[in-house]
Amino acid sequence: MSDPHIQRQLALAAPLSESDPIETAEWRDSLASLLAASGPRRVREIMDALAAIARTPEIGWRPVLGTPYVNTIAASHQPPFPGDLGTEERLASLMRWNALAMVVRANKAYGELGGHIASYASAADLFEVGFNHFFRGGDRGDLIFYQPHSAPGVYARAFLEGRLQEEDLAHYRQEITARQQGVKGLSSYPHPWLMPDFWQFPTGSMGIGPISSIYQARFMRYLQHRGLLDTSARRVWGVFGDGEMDEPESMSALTLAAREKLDNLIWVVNCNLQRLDGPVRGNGRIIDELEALFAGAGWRVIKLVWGSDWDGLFARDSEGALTRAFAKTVDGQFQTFAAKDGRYNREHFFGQDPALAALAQGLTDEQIDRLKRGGHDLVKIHAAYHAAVETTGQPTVILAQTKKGYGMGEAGQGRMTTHQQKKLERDDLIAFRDRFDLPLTDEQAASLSFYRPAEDSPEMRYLHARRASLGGVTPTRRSEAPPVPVPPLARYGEFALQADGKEMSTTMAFVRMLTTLLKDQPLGPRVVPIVADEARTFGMANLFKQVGIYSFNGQAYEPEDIGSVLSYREATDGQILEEGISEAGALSSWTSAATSYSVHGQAMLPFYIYYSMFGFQRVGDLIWAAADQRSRGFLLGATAGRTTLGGEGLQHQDGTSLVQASAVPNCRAYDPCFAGEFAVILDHGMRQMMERQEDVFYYVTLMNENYAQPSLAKGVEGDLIKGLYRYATHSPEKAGDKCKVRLLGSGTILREVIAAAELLASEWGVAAEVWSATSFSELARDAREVERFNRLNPREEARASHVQLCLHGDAPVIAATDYVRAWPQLIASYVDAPFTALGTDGFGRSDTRAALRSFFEVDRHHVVLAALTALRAQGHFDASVCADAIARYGLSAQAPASWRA
Ligand SMILES: Cc1ncc(C[n+]2csc(CCOP(=O)(O)OP(=O)(O)O)c2C)c(N)n1
Repeated sequence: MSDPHIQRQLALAAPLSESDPIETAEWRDSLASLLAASGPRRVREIMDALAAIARTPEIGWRPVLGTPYVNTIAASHQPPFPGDLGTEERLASLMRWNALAMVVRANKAYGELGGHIASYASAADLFEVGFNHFFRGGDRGDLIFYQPHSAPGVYARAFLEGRLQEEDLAHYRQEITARQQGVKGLSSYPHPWLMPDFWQFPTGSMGIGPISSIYQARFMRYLQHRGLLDTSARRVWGVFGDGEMDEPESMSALTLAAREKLDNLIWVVNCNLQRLDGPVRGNGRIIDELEALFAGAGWRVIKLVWGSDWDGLFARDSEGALTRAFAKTVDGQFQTFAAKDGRYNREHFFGQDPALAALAQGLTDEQIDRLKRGGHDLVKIHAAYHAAVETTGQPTVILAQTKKGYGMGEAGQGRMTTHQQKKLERDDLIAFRDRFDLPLTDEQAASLSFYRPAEDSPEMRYLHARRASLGGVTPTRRSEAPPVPVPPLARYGEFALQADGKEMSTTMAFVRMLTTLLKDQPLGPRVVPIVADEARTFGMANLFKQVGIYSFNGQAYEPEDIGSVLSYREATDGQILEEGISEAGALSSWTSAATSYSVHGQAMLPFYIYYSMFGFQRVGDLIWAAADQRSRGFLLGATAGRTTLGGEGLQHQDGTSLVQASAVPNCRAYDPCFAGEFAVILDHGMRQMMERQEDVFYYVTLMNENYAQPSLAKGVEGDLIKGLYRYATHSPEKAGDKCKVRLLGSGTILREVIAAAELLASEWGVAAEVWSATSFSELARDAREVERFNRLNPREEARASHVQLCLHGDAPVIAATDYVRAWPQLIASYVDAPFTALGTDGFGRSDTRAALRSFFEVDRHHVVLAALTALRAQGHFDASVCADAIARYGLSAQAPASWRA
């Protein structure tokens, strides 16, 4: 007969309230006997066999995804704790103290700095077990995503490790002042941009960390399967908040992680049951909800709900009173229990029923108060992490129940307002000192002294030894990788430079260049083409066969088009990342490849091509995070502009990406009209990122409109990269150029501008220079810097910006683009001459390109009218000339402005 303990557990798991309790008991007993005789593996086999029958349509059984509100790993299955518990607890207490002192000090000095105590208070033990036993450091170490509001805890650890000094901690959230004083400023959240040798991954915006961690884990498999790098020893860990799980990005790639069997990925969800305003699921249980969700998505779920001191209570609970009580308790109530003392918990939790009260009888109020939740128990946490790293074939999530503001006592633990708590009074600080038994005098506690034990103390020796055994400290970030040589432009771009009037779209030109680059050695293998189900749209189907689509398990089917040269080929070593309809996923993949130089010491060159409207507008925050982590690569906004995608209408036509791109400091944004211009930008960008290793990335627009591509004039490359070069000058047959305009155009609208210049010369006797404005944002960046230099260096010789050098004089400037006017207006204040911007402000709509350009008033005729109007203001013409132009071109003053209906 089986062990009575197991018998009882099974009895509790399956209460006998059904129609035939005796029969149920017989089945249950047989299972218990099987368990005793043959062990759990055999029980699982039998259950699988029975489940297969039970799931047939006749029976229609569906397993319940949830399990009782108890730990997944039974106490009897815990591995022995391999560390020195006492030392680790003391270390954890020191981390808590220094983190708290850092935040409270900063806010005492400057109330405006902000900061958080309660999140790390809840996560400290989850972090510490990772640091002492699991998180591998060094160049080939683990990739760790830290819950952002717990950053002070990570700084506190780096302080004990000797990587940060007191002065650094004293400059938490004061990066500017710190630098002026020659110390490190500690950024509010993990920011590689601000702390480039420390943080690897920015997590401050909720949801970005979770999705990024999945795609980083997936990208490691990609590198492995393509034979580029052995990543098999590295894991990705992510510690996230339970509130954060509500973000769509957090959830959107769960099935991908399971489908691709990412057992190199472990998430720890810090379920302190609270978010900023209040409980995450006041009227439910977030752990149960997440359990069902993750299990349904195919993850291994490990619930880490209760600490070791509950083990004895469970063992004595012969009636299952605890499990029953938990099943009735919602998170809002658990939060109240966390906020209240032992006496309250005795009365209101254990007092609910006589069996529970009996369990609590041997406990003092103090002991009840100290009953730990699973996420605060180093031994239980270790058991959960241990099980996670042993898991094969699927990712693991650990749902760790904690208390928000753990240990902050009256001042914060479980309080509704605890998230933003950043000030503690003298008594609270002394109580905290007592609670965690910190070696501080009253005065040291009250004055928020940082505490680092002596280097030869057992704690410090232990801390260093643990990190040494795990490969070194973490987090650390490296900035460089061996450069990758870029082939000469002529080798892949000659056809575009010398296009000689051939018709093609810039998208076609890009695909042709990419196809050649993929064959280059050594650059080709580093290229990562990424699409979100639009490869055919952009004419990239040829690449399916040429380089294959990455698939972790190859191709298990015969593709319908197997005989075709464009056959849909999936392969384990496939090079294209085909992300399906997930721009967030594709962008996360792009970021993984774009940060590979830093994360893996192996530079990769990603090209993510997408409908431009679904880029900055759709996943702008992911792009911002990519910028923060110093990504290097190309984003290609295809079918760009409000009018090039004629028929698609309002939701597809992009008139704003370039403006958004211009606000990202390390993004180089270009809107080339011609294939040759694109080729020069590509060459420049690749050299800057792959050879010179500068932390910039490129956003370049591509168009699907076929037109005659001119050869690129010699010598314009430098100006083209600066954002403006003179393309042509059209002079009237007779008369001098007293009446002159400068026309600037970018993207497809440059062609309208060229046509307008011809009209101005031939029909209105106006000389017109045509300038190709490849990048208004680059021009503005340069002009801003020059303006600032001149302002701050009054005794130096004044400098001139590229805009000023190109556009000096007072001939009017007309700038027309396929984007909102704000894009060309970026340079307006740096131009001395009258400046008119034409653009596509308003909602897009469907029609032919010509109709749209007329509607938005960016076509050649409107450019001519704008030029004549500017000249009229200078006294070159009178009103009748403008009226003539309006009549000649059939322009309507009555047409509704495009931003109205
Ligand atoms: C995208 C985004 N939205 C909102 C915030 C503001 N915010 C910061 S923390 C937080 C609550 C976090 O709750 P949870 O994830 O449960 O973590 P906890 O701090 O409770 O451990 C909110 C709303 C943010 N940082 N990012």
